[in-house]
Amino acid sequence: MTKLTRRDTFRLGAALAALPLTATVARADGHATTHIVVIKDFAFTPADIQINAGDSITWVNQDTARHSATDLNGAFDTGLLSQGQEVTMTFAGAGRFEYRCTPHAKMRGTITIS
Ligand SMILES: [Cu+2]
Repeated sequence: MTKLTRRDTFRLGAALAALPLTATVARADGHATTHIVVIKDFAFTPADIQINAGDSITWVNQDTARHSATDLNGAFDTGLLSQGQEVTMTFAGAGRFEYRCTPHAKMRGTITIS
């Protein structure tokens, strides 16, 4: 269930919340998982991912081109990542996000949080 914790939380309407963390993904309860989404060959892998509330996703860009993971509704945005860069975000509440790469509209992904 939705359980917002700690700092930097911003609300996304009634049910959705994203909690960007730049420094640490460790959680006191020990149950949270960090999932990796690789950006390579102009695609997100896996493009569609299912996670639990409180889990984190780390996007890692392996392309020479710069890419982003940008929510279609503005809920989150990794910003443009250069090759080798990564950004981790923690998703505190249940919901579903659709995102794309800002410069490359055909690069799409979804996050389903339960
Ligand atoms: Cu891109």
